[in-house]
Amino acid sequence: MSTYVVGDLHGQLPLFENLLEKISFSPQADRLIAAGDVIDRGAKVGELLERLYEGARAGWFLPVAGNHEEAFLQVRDGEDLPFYHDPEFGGTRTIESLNRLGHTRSRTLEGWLRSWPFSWSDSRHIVVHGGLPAVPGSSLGDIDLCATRISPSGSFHECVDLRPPHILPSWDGRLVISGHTIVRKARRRDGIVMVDTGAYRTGRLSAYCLETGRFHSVEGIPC
Ligand SMILES: [Mn+2]
Repeated sequence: MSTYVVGDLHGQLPLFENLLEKISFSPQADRLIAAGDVIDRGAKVGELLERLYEGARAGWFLPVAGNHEEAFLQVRDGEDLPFYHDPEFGGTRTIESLNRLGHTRSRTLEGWLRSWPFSWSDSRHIVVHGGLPAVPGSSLGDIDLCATRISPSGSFHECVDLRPPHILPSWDGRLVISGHTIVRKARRRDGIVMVDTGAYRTGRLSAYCLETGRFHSVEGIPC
């Protein structure tokens, strides 16, 4: 059995299918975790969500929420987020894509999005979309986990080291895997694995295998 963590998908269903093929993904034997930002920007958001929803029901797909999922749900709840419809943020793509699926399917997927956790972890790994801020009172359910950006200066790593141990006792010794911050090549740096290679604009989608520590990526044309 292999467990893969894939970087920000942003509606890139064709690249996702290529990646599954490249890693010879077995829905019966393997698992795939998305490190957040599955929606927005791409043309196939609705179709991708349907594919992943079926994967979740079948047990092979595990989601982690990103800041784009958070923003979408806030808009759905009536909050005024002008940036959501900015082309760079790409929220309109999600709204249009879900509308095409019809009311019932759209509501089902929205309800599912509301259930996504901010992190996934086992005894050796923690997967979050953004970072793990050392803010007193923060926990693995903290909304900041999906928006904190890893700075090139390495402040994220300092956060890990400086976290209040009584608040996050299970942090120690675990490998952190995150998306959100685009890197040219998926890599492990300072003990942190960064898997977002900006598929929606670079055409490169990457994943990390927890069991082997290997990176896998595909390249194509973003939709
Ligand atoms: Mn993000």
